[in-house]
Amino acid sequence: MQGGMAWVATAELAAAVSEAGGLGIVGAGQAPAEWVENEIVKIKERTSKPYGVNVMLMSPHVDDIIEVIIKHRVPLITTGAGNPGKYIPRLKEVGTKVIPVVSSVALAQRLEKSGVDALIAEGMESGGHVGELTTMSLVPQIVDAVNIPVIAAGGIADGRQFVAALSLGAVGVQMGTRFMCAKECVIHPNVKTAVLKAKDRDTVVTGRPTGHPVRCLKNKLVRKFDELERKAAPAEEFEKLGVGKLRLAMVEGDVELGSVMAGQVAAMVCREETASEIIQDIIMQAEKVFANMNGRIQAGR
Ligand code: FMN
Repeated sequence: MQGGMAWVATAELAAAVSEAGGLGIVGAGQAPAEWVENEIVKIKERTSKPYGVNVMLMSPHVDDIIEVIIKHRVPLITTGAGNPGKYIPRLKEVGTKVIPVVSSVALAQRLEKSGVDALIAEGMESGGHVGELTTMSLVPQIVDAVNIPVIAAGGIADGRQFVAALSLGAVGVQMGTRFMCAKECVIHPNVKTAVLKAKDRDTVVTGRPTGHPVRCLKNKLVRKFDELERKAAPAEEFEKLGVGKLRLAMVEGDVELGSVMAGQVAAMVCREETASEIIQDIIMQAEKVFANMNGRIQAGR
């Protein structure tokens, strides 16, 4: 799965991923329902394969977005920032699957009870909003705690990590950062260059005092957040500083004052490729890794 990323995952990227055999997801973020509908129409023109929409439940437009999703019978939605429970009965009526993103066992169990179809367990290595646990720790704990399929996210960019996620009990993976540098991804070239140049320790988590920490690449904006943290500034000051900053980076290309959300695997993204090349590369590497592991296990008998 390609993660639904606000300002990043448009119809162009999502349709290319779905066409290539993955599952493309449009990131609705805080966008109005008309924008989301337009993207859905564009995807349907470009692919007949399944696709999804990521719905941020804290968006002021969430009710209207859900109506658009029902109208177009979108095959699946992923959700963040809340409990989609109240929308589930109507979504089920039109066959839309609901897959929330979770970062704790308690939330995973609560959402399973509310009738969701699967879960995305996202570790703190990921780009964007993060929880506390790593993918390695979180995924098996959620797999053990629920009886619905679990998809792993956070820190997955190649075939080795894909196989690792499957071995933790996940049925599949969701990737965000690696798809940022897909040729079909329409973000500003400055952001792609920043991700391509990133090294292992170039991402940090900011905004912990707001209760909504975010992982992004280090830049001037991050230093401003650090200053606020040192001053123990109130949460409102963090929120004020963050307003519009994701768009500033992704659309305007300001990689110093904008929020360049990206995961720890940014350092592993080394070239711009098509979505199809990315998926093929991962599958081919995973097959080799798997065969090699099998050999090693047999040799140890
Ligand atoms: N997840 C969401 O649920 N909603 C979002 O709007 C969202 N925006 C993101 C924006 C960016 C630039 C990035 C890098 C991630 C975002 N994510 C969002 C998380 C991704 O969907 C995905 O779960 C995550 O990137 C996986 O970890 P990885 O970055 O290590 O691949």
